[in-house]
Amino acid sequence: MKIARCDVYSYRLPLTMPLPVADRMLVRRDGLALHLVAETGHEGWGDIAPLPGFSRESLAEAQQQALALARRTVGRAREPDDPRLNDLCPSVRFGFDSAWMMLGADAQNTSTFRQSALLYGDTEHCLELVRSAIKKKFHTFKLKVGRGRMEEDAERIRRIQAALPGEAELRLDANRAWTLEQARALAHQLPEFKPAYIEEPLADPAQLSAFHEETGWNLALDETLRGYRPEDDLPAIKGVVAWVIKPTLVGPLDDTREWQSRAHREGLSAVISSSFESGLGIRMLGEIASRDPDVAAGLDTYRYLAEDVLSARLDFDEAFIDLHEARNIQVNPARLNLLT
Ligand code: OSB
Ligand code: MG
Repeated sequence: MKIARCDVYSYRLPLTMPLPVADRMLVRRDGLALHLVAETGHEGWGDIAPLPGFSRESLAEAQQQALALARRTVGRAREPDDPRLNDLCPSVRFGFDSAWMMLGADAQNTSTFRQSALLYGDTEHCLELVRSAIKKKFHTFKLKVGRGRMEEDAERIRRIQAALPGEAELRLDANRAWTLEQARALAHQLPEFKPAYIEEPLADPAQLSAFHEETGWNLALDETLRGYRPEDDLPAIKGVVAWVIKPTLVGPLDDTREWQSRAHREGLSAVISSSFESGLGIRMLGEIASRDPDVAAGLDTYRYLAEDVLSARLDFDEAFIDLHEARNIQVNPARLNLLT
């Protein structure tokens, strides 16, 4: 992460009363604040506050060091082994490391993400969901297919596609419902249509490449990923543009992070997706999705929970979500039974 700005500020804060500190009276607090801003806009602050009578360095020395350090920080990424860092006086080093630590936390977890609207149920219900989701600025939609007759699926896709604004993306998810012949027949019934991707159209994933080559439809892997760890070799499948990552099924958060990083390295979208978790789990999935704020996550199973363990419902009904408010919602003890 390259640093675009590094500024040093001074501050002077009054105390509630004069305090004896070491061999003198402290009558106010003078210090410095270091502000790092990365090219990405992520930022971090550090406090540089040598304490007179305790710190070896004076504020003036700290200020001189901090300004020199700030000048050589701009335009660079952090060089962890830079030996000059060891020459810094403690208060400056503390402030500098603090700002980098905050910057790292800021860059890893942003506070916003976007999501797709999940279209479950019969066509009329789906069309109603589409209309209300468009008003809430949804741009990505995910339609479950493969449960009824093929002709019905084709008709639903046509009608939903027709109800969507031109720039909207329609994802499909068939949960491995079809043979290659059936999936191919569906695609042929929709010659004008291409989904953003279809998750797992085939009962036999070994035929996914053939399906992609015959139809040109982009693919996403969901069930197919389940047997693998993020460092494993995966079967080579043509036309895959996304991985559907379900942290509840993955387990370790580090593994989920590794799947996300690997997807980025391979040029794929990592789509964080829910499995009907309670608000506790959905909120966490939002945090995970916020690492990748431009990929619409699939957390809309929450809509189908009539009650929650949180004391207020998460306000996750819009396409763009800011997590700040959600972070403050407490669990509702009345909804939980303590097990003994
Ligand atoms: O196949 O993606 C799935 C929910 C529970 C179990 C499996 C699936 C789902 C979803 C989640 O479709 C919603 C989404 O991804 O948008
Ligand atoms: Mg799926």
